Amino acid sequence: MRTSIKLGGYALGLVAVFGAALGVGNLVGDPAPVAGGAAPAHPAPAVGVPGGLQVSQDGYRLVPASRELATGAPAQFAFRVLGPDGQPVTRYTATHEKDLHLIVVRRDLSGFQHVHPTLAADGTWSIPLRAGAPGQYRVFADFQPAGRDSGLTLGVDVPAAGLYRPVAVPAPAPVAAVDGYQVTLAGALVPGTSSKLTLTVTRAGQPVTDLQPYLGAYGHLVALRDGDLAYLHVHPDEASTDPGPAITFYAEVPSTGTYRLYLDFKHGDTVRTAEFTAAAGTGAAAAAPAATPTPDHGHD
Ligand SMILES: [Cu+2]
Repeated sequence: MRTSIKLGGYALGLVAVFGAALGVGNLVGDPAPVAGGAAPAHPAPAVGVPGGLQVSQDGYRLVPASRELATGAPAQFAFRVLGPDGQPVTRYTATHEKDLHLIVVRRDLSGFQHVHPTLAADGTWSIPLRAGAPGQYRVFADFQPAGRDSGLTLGVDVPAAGLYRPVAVPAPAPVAAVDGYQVTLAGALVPGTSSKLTLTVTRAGQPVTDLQPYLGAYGHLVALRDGDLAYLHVHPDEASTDPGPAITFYAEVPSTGTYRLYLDFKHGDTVRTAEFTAAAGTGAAAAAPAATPTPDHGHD
């Protein structure tokens, strides 16, 4: 008897707190959590909603003119960005030396491409593109319209016709090989913080110390979340000016989970991409390899 009375009182208390929170929220017209001792009804995310998950945001819309990607010879891929007035955006503020960065990746995180299309006077962007294999692709446009003080990343699904054979995301590993180069990833992705990542480039066991500038830095890093391809903000460390072997970035991951990192770096006049899988978690859990499945969770 005593227990049920206690429970009843507790439930009433909860209703009162929740009601108060709703009341304040309605008054100020703001869904932000209510300050105070009580647990907020809607905790704010530590980081804002990631980019790339929407085809339209803040009135801007990504509109492909091409219905699919070619898998044979490269074919022109064209699109426009429509502004809040419904008209194609024709003026941009360059970020990382370009008015627009186009990222193309298959939904299984394979087949990554980072290219820079050409803008026509009517606001149509185009570039010859070829998908490496059939499947559903995500196309991201990363840009900043002129007169807007922040960038946007819009994403749209575009298919490449044919038999789709998905590949598994590789297991987390700190070393990636590309074209005779080895790139080592150091640093842990910690959700809700700006995580420092250092990528070190070597070739034949020797540190590469003459990296060439690419997009205003000695490397360009894109990170995508496994599961929904959320596109993350990654900033090069402005203070690190050495042309290798280490390149430093700050990545903001919005959640625990698995991420695929794509580092573009330029050496010998060629841009190459080193790819990593990294797990974001807390402390040692992030660095540890994937846990062996527990054989038995019990049937009790
Ligand atoms: Cu770019």
